[in-house]
Amino acid sequence: MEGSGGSGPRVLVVGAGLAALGAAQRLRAAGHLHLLEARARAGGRICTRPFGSGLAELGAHWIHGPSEGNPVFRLASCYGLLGPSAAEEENQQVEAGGHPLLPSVTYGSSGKVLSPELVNSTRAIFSDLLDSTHVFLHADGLPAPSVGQYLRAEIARLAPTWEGDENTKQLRLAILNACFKLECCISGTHSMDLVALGPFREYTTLPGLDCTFPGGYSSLPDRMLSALPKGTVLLNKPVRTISWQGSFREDGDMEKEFPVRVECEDGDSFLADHVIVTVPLGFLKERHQDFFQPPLPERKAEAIRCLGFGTNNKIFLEFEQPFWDPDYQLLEVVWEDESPLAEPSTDLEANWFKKLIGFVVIQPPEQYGHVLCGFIAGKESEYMETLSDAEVLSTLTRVLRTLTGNPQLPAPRSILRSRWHSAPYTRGSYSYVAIGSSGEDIDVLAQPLPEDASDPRPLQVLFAGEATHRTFYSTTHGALLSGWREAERLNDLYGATEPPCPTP
Ligand code: 6YU
Repeated sequence: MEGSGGSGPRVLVVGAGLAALGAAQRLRAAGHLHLLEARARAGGRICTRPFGSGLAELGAHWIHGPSEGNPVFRLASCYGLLGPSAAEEENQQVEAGGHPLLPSVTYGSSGKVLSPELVNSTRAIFSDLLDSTHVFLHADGLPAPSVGQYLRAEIARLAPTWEGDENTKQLRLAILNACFKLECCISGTHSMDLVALGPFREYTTLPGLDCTFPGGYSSLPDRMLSALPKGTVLLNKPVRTISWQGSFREDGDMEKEFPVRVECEDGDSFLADHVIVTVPLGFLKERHQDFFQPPLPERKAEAIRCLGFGTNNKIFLEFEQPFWDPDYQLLEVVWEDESPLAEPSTDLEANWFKKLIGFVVIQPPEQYGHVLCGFIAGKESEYMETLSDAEVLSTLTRVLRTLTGNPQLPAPRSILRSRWHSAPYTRGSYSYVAIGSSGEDIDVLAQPLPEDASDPRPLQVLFAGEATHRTFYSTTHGALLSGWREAERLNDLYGATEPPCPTP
């Protein structure tokens, strides 16, 4: 593969996130290859920033399921980017259900730490209910259209059987409500009522104890970028339109005709035989109508409209001194008067902060300082993006004082947060299978154009990105695999079959 000048086909990739870099890494067929990235940096939703005395991940945080079946784990291990514990055989075998397992403490809104027994037994109820959604995969009749409606109906059925007094039962409901908010962060959605029940368990988890990158998640895309020939990635090159099914010629060369022309916001345009589109589903939802000419086939446009793409943001707070016990790595929050059986508040201004699930303690403090990372999903998260740093910091100081029962708790000394919904080239955090859509829509989104396989100019527009991976959507490994998939599609077309090197 060459940056430019080879004799093979011309390939453009829109974006320089993990899907795009993965495609570039594996494209052996391309004679000319360029990645056009809108931002001033590569990595997309992988975004490490300096914060406190260390680093903060504004986007992807963990390798979910770091084990041999996870290509991000294999690639990162091969590049030597992971800490020693990630390589331990025993960690790779842990069945954590694709999420980090962290020792936790739960603060109630009355300013007290909640009983771990009550919290754990309630979490077990939620987890069993979530597990029971497996039976609906590919099932004909569903008890409810969404995961949220199903879970709430089950909770309403079970609640009368719970032991304990009315206060304990209310507290259990409040803890369950906190479980719903965590699930919203995991699915990247405003409400579990928006997540389709039937296909929910098509998302597949891998074994392994979730791990982080000691040098920052961005060390992975940085490393992949540095392996590409200089000049392959063009930064600050937002693409405005992709014309396909055309007959475009370069000035002064009447011989060669290209089916694809990509125009950038700055007026530059590029002709190509193939373009791999890796822009996020959030961008496609907003822009697909004028982004493609001719417009996308109706089936694909419908898949873009139906699939879900929501917001999950992070708020990093740095403290002079920790107020938490060093044994805990997760500080959870429960608003004691809430219940999944009651209507949630729609007053974002008054209540946005109640959607925050709590904080992950960033470890180790010697490297990062005393830093907490809060997670918040949905419309409340999007509202938070409209506030200033000072407003968020003062609200969270007030919240932490309430939760700890300490009105003197010192305010954090600094704050850093993500704003993925306002980001014009993302418009949210990651995809989910929404009510009214299914895994088939993911496959439709991934289908290259033109749809007619007998078209003499095949594979003009290809689609990669996390939202195009049917079982690993919403993850970095889904993104990487989707990029590799589309590169192999082109390699196959041109018979470029030699084994990939040096990637694992
Ligand atoms: C993971 C994790 N993680 C937290 C948060 C976020 C995400 N993910 P990119 O967007 O990277 O690249 C596209 C590029 O295109 C980009 O650079 C744009 O600038 C560019 N572009 C757009 N328009 C353009 C134009 N017009 N012209 C030119 N360029 C243009 N994943 O594995 N572990 O811990 C997290 C997390 C806050 C925002 C995450 C995590 C998701 C990944 O970050 C994401 O999937 C990939 O980076 C996307 O790569 P890409 O190349 O596709 O797009 C049951 C069930 C539930 C299902 N969900 C469970 C999994 C939970 C996911 N985990 C989330 C948790 C965290 C904390």
